[in-house]
Amino acid sequence: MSQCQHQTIHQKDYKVPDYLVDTVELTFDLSPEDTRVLSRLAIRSNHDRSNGASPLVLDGEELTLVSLKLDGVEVKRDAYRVDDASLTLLAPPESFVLEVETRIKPKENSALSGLYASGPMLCTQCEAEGFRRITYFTDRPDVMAVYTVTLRADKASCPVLLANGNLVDRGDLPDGRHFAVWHDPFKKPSYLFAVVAGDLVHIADRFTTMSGRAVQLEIYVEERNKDKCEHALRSLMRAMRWDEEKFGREYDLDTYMVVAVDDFNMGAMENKGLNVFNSRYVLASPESATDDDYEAIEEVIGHEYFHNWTGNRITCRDWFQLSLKEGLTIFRDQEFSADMQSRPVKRIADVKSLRSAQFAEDAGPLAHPVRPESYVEINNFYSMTVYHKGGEVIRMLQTLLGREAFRAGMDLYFERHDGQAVRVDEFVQAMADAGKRDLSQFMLWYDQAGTPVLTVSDDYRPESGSYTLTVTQSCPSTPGQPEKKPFHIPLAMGLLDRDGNELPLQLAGEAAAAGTSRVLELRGETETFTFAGIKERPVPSLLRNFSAPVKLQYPYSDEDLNLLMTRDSDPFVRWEAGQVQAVKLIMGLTGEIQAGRQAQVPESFIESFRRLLADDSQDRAFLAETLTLPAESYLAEQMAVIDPDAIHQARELVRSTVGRRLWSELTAVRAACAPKAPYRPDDGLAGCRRLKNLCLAYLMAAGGQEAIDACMAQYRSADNMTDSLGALAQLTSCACPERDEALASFYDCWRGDRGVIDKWFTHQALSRLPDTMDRVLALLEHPDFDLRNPNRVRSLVGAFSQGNQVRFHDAGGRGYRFLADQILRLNAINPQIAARMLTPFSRWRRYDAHRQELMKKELERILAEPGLARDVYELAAKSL
Ligand code: B3K
Ligand code: ZN
Repeated sequence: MSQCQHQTIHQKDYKVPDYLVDTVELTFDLSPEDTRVLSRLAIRSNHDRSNGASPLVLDGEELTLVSLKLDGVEVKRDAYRVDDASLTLLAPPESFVLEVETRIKPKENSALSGLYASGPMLCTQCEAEGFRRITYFTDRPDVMAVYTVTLRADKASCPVLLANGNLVDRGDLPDGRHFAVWHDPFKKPSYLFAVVAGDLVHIADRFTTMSGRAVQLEIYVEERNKDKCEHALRSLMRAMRWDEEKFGREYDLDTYMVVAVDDFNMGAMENKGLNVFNSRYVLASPESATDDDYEAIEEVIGHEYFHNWTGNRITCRDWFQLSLKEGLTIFRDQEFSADMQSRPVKRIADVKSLRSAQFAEDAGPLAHPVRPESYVEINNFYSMTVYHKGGEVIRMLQTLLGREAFRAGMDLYFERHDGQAVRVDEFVQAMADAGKRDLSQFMLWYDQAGTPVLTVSDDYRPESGSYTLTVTQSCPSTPGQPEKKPFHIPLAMGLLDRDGNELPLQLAGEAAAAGTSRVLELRGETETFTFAGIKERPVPSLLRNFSAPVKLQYPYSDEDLNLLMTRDSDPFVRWEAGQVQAVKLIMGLTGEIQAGRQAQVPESFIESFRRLLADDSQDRAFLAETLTLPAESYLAEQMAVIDPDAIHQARELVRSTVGRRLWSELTAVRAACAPKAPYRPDDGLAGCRRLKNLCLAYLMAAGGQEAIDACMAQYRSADNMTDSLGALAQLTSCACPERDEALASFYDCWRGDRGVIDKWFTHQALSRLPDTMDRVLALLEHPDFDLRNPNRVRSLVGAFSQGNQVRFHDAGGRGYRFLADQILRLNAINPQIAARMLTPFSRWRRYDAHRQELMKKELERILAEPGLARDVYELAAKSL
């Protein structure tokens, strides 16, 4: 297909469907080589037919049409057309039953969209547009139907047959085959359809909902993984209870099934009653999963469960509204995790990932609004912006309305729109009505791309005791949006006196102070807020809890930052004050290094680390966050022209100086955090382990055999993956014989466990050693490397190009050539994964002329490839 045939779809062109489908009856004769699909659709017209019938266009890709009947009669060849993307009935009647028989080849489906084979099973992925790879259909989310599905397969190789809804019949068939019939009483869009068939086992439990209904919960896996599902099952039960308690939402079917699949394009999929999961978000055991893995499983299990109300019961009218379900559900899963773990630490982690990945997206050629205006391939818009900035937009609504009104808005949204496919506008309207607020300006968060910058200045008048904050907002141009209107921004803040006391906040004109923390609302380009009764010049504590996804500029002195860091009541501000200092320091050192001058870490910085390490009153996980230096990717964002080598050297200089100068303090904290009992993932000591491993990282940065010995000792004695990986991760960046020894023993111990071997690939790809590129090239040839498995691709190609800034951006350009080569190979196998790998190239303009030239050349090479998939074409073309 020539590339100019890749069409752009625009939001403004939305039209209601000409035909609706009320019921779908599907019969599958399953086999990996050749599956037959019979579809029986009850269709009715949804348009004005006074000028005749509109054609009915059904989407379909990679299908072989076998037969087509309308109301039981074979459709004549001149009454329909078929091409490689659709089947068109030229003039169908007002209402009718259409029967379509097609054949598909699951085993040849390496794109992992539609029906495909993964290990011993067949499974589906339909979001966004995979259903059309199973059968002909109006494959758009505003066509919602009731589905009945019959599955037939060989009983010995395929004992388990699952689909959405409730099992209504099952039995044996001749020739060793069997069948199962599933009925889903809830109307749903085709993207929520799912089928799984294979040789699986399951673990189960029962959940009693708040109204007393019993729900059967089942987690399906391959036999060898049966003892790794407990945590997922418990997480599911916690999520179900949490949604009842926090949002009053109850589960609605009799069964809830989760299936773990090894080959999966993303994290998981919320299909009604039958979630399909990437096995990395289901399987966990203490020996093989880290604390982070446990947390991630709980979060993703929660996320997919919460979709049942925010996504499934109320779905999107069209794909431009994707954030209606994704932003909202991200917000819900973040709140769930915050309630299950430490709220401040969770918030910090979310802000970190938003700022390094979403802010970068917003600042580059692929910037798009939370609700995009157009797309070529919708799968490219399952982005940090739609998901995570979308989540922040929901959080801002909660901040503006207050928790109570926000909850009332959620209730109103469910009440008004249950069973419908709606737009973001309907959601925001429910919030506006419940909160009695005008949110029309707030809608700009959905339609304007780019990260706003808040520039704050202040003025203190001792004679009148008044303190004025002046806040100016601006937003850089983004593709297609040169000018921006001001946003409606909640700015949470407080004021501290020089002793760190929080001051009562009384705005001029107000009768009394309203607490010591409040939300200022910014609407105009410049806003001023004057506080009365302030006895000395205060230090402003701004953007508490990161109340808006913006960049904040205020000329804090080191003294101000120290005060905020030690005294502010808001944990996010305390953490951020430390980060701002660290950014300042590392950027300063970067400049020195670039200028060829001797760079040195100031004593004051070492002293503040020393104080932090001595303070055992703090939560360990929070302390670990405070002691973690900003990531190289975040530091890069702060530079006009990114210099990956100088950033890396500067950051390493700080790390090694801290390691050397605070050796005994780090050793002591590490010892204090040493395990006192055998590991349990829920022992409440994950924060301790994180801090301990961070200390080890600093010791290793200092260098020397003693640190290596400590690492090896921890590696050998660890009874859990967090600690063994904590040691291995450090050894992989150390040019010592112990490195190869540990890597070899780790491989020998874990060969055969896909999830752990992924980690083995990842940590080698993340190594800071100069020979990493060669090692990565060698790993490409490793018998366990497989370009058809998305997790493996992410673990090697993704980790190296997106997580190893200094080695990937090597000025020789080998990293770039390597990535382009892999993208071109992936293009032919799995376009969605190929497109995901393009991200680093989209940032090429941020580098020096030499690197720009090299990256551009690779992008051009990719674009010149004949047969480039839509996914890859769109991102490569927009990046250039
Ligand atoms: N809704 C799915 C994502 C589907 C991605 C399609 N390319 C998982 C989730 O967000 O819950
Ligand atoms: Zn989601």
